[in-house]
Amino acid sequence: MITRRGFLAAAPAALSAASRVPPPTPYGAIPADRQLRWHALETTAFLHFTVNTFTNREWGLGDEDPNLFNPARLDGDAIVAPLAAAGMRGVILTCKHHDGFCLWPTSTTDHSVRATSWKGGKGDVVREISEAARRHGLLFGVYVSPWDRNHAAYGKPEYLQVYRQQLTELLSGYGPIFEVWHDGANGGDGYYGGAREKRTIDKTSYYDWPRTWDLIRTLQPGAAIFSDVGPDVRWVGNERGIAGDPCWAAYDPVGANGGPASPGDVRERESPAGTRHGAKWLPAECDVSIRPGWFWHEAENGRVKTPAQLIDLYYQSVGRGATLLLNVPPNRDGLLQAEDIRSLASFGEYRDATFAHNLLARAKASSAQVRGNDRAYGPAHLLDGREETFWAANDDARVAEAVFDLPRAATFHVIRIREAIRFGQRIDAVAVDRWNAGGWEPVAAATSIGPRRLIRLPNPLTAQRLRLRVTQASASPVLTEFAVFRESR
Ligand code: FUL
Repeated sequence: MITRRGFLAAAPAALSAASRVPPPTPYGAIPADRQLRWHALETTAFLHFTVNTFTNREWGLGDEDPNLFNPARLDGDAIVAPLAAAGMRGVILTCKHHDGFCLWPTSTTDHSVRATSWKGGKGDVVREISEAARRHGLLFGVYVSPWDRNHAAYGKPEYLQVYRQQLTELLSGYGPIFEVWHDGANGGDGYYGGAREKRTIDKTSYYDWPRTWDLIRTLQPGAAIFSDVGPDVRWVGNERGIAGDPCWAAYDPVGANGGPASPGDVRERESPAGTRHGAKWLPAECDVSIRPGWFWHEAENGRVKTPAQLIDLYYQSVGRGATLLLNVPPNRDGLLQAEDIRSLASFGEYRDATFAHNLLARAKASSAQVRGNDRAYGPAHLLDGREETFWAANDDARVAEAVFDLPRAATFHVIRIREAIRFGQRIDAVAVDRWNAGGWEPVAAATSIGPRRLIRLPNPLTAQRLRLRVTQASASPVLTEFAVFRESR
């Protein structure tokens, strides 16, 4: 028999179902379920690894001898474990970069691991990394370069069958895929099966992207598709790992010359901020390398980003509602470099220590603006650590405030605010105040919130009473979290 208490604990959705007042109507563009799952990842890792690792290049020409690829000590667990410890929730591998070398034994070309003496031609890097990812609780994703400087058919219609077959192999042979990554670099000089020439393609039409995306949807309906223009996740417009401020989750991309946008052809200056009232939910992903290059180069072992730099990037990407895709390239042994592992470890320790406890969790929350005066929409839900509950105001509200009283003063450096994005991105601006010497004192302000906004204060702040104010909104505010944290420094 289920007691009432046990029932409520086991079925959180019952709380809102029990409410007399219907939930708010979603505003504007809203995320699909696969995008909601993707948002929750916050940080994921990129692995750039191929013949370039052995030739010391960033872009291979496509004429490389496959035998150059010989990661004698390759160990998926040793690669994935430090990523997991740093808080990465997924890992995307360059299964094929522009040089065309395939890290799995594909049927589409001889230019693959099968043609190497590594593991006697029986190795499969995609298998090793995807399986290790699952063992360590990370999701697995694939980068498959559309531009292929090795393939004889590149630039001709036949090549599209090759590209789609490669995707088919990767999306049907390696378990669930959380993200499919299409970069925008397209066409130019290459080996092209020995032709050694320049091949230019029409970026807007050659790839017939809608058909490829349909194929991905059929094979992996849960995967988020990334490119300059989505359809699920957009490139943030730079490779420095920095989102715009504001960074709106909606985006209606326009081509570089004002025409329709496509991967490799987008007005990238508009990508960091997105489109405030855009028709498509197309959130930003910030890809950046832990080193100057995307691939491992011995000469860059001393130029690995420091923990402090990684922490700054976290606030400038995840903190603005984007996700961070941090590249940590394996070296020639097939392992992560010790310098990279050290930086990752401190970054992970900082995150674990800083975000372990919302110091407001035991505060008393109050607000005069509660939807239909129904406790199911009360401000206490901002503090309960649950995503499915939220504070909502009445439909006509465009500003709103909630006050938080703590039993004792707390000292913190970071504020985290989240909208309940399944109702759309409704808020245009917020402010936070603390009660000080008998009056409210403004301490922070921000524009876009969306899935998450982190405000890192220049100095620690002590307060017993705080106020969150929505100062501007396009629809009645619906927020799921207000939290403050003490930074571990
Ligand atoms: C770009 C590529 O040209 C770079 O080599 C790298 O893979 C980066 C993530 O995407 O389009």
